[in-house]
Amino acid sequence: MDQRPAMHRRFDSTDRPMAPVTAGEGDKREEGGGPVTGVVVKPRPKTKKPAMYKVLMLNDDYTPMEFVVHVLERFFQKSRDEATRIMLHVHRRGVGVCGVYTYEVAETKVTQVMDLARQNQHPLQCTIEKE
Ligand code: TYC
Repeated sequence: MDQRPAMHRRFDSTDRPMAPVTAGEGDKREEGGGPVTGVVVKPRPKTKKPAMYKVLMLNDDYTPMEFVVHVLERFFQKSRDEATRIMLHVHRRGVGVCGVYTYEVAETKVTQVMDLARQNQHPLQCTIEKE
């Protein structure tokens, strides 16, 4: 016979499995009925989706259209057609989304765009906005 104390056994002295109990306060059937058992708790994966951030591009009157298209191809992996579509959207509406990334990636994209714009003496601006 299992010599461990009742609360450490899965079976009572009859060697039959004990009836499962429902989890909850006041339901600990220690009296006569043996140890609490059969309480199944579904493990919850402890993962969280990261916050996502839009990289926005702003229109200005001086940056050449072709430069903006180049930036969208180079840093945002856009095809020429998609880059042209986004550039024209920004040109007409004032602002547009280049892509959506985790914070560090979005920050890096902004830095890359602004650095290349500055090197080429264009006033192109882009910013981050939390989704
Ligand atoms: N408005 C600019 C022009 O007419 C083109 C442009 C488009 C500039 C998008 C910036 O984010 C921009 N040359």
